[in-house]
Amino acid sequence: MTDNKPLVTHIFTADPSAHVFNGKLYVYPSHDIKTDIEDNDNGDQYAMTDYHVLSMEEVGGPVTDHGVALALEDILWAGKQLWAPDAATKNGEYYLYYPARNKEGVFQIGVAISDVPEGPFKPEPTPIEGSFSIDPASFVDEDGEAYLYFGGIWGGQLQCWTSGKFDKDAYSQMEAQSGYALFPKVAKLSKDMLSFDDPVQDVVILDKEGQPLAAADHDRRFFEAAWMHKYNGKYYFSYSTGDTHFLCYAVGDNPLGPFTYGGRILDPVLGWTTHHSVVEFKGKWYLFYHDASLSGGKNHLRSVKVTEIFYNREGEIQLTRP
Ligand code: FUB
Repeated sequence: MTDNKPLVTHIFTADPSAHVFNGKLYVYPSHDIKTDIEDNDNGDQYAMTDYHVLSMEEVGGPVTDHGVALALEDILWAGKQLWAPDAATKNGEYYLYYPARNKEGVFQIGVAISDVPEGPFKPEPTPIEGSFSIDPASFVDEDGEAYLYFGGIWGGQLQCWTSGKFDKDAYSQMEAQSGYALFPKVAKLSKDMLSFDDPVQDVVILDKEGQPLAAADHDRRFFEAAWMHKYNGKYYFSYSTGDTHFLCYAVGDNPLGPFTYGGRILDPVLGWTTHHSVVEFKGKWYLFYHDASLSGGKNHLRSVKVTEIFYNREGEIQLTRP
């Protein structure tokens, strides 16, 4: 069953990363909170300070909020803004990947560990070496190899890393003005899931003619909200186009890409941001997403929702209209 009601209404939740662990559906969302900070392109209004994990036995059934799974005050390196997280399991442990600004205001990605999917998670004392920007999405392939996708432009600071080092003067540029769009990033995770094994690579998204998407192509280029899922042996990389508010996907034969643009998954929702995950549960495919309807349209007070999605015979995801 799917409908357009928020999964929970006692807290605001966003950026849902859904996974099936031990036959149960777990959702790892951001926990939106009220703030007096005015909306700005920096994203200062997204001032989140902890994470809650949600779980359910059935889509459409009761949802359990497992309480605080990780709090900002317990993360030694983080200064503020616990943004979109994701979780993975391997080696009998559960790993929560999350972005935060460090004490100097630069976004990096941390990892925290638990022996149960709902947490609480114990954070590593330092961020993942070589990590930067926001919106980590983990993916453990059938062969056991694990990957972390990440990146977000504008407030997510991806545009500051084109030289491989943080360049604060590049911040106000927001993104490339001509040529190819900035690519999201991917790194292979180490066997213990706590560090990057290989150097960070670009996630290349091509158009149907085999050309990388252009910076000016705001209806299709990557902005933030990376997600990876596998369907019929193909790798589906999906993401938000940010300022044009679409959720799109691109398909490839390899988890490291390249990926060819496939189309839209979700039209714009109420609220500036759009962010999602795609998961198979009990033989059906679901899109978890958020909108700001419960708060009457406040961009930083969002709620997670779920809807069933469908593929056609060619493996194309059919567009959902919220
Ligand atoms: O929740 C804060 C930020 O808003 C996320 O990191 C982005 O993906 C957007 O949803």
